[in-house]
Amino acid sequence: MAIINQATKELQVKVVYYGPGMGGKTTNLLKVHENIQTAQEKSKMVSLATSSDRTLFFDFLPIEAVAIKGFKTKFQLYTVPGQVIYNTTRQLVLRGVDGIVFVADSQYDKMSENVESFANLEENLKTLKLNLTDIPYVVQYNKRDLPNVAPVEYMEFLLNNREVQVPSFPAVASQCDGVFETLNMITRMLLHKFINESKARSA
Ligand SMILES: Nc1nc2c(ncn2[C@@H]2O[C@H](COP(=O)(O)OP(=O)(O)OP(=O)(O)O)[C@@H](O)[C@H]2O)c(=O)[nH]1
Ligand SMILES: [Mg+2]
Repeated sequence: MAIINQATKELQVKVVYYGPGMGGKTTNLLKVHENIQTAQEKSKMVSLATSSDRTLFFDFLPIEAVAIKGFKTKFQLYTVPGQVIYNTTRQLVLRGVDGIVFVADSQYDKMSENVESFANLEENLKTLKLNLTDIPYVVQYNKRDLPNVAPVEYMEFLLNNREVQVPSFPAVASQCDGVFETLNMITRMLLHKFINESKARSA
């Protein structure tokens, strides 16, 4: 759950970018980092990658949002390593998660990897005694620029066919298309949740 510091009036929220290997999670964070406008000094992005640029542990990018209800909101963006073998690391990165961006790879031949990664997300949340239905999340259909992509409707059927559909966005993360639409939605959902919970507490 989000960390609320009443003394410093700060709200700290953790967002994890999850999805199959090479889907574009790190690219999302890089584009956010490149394009973010902040009054204060630009915060550093921490990237722990192999020499071939595959995420080894995680990427980390802290960003600050506007103050709401007198609270300064800090979003901490993380990515997990998508490669199947790094599951223990994914479980560690998921600890304390508030919101999730599932980055799917739109190429037809990646559909089984997408579905497998989504199932892996649910399993890993279970080990943390969390349930996806309780966590705000959005889905991003990335790499729409490639020729061999599956229709969005088909991907919705595979990855977003629960009782309540979540917001989803087509994207070309490498060109920054859809990156901020995705981020804005998950941050908005998390702020709403925070406001509703604080209302419930004070009622
Ligand atoms: N054509 C195209 N390539 C993209 C897009 N987004 C990312 N890529 C490329 O896909 C490759 C993998 O992207 P990453 O962001 O490293 O993928 P990742 O999900 O972090 O991968 P792991 O760290 O292994 O889990 C890189 O070469 C990116 O430049 C896109 O929208 N279109
Ligand atoms: Mg990565």
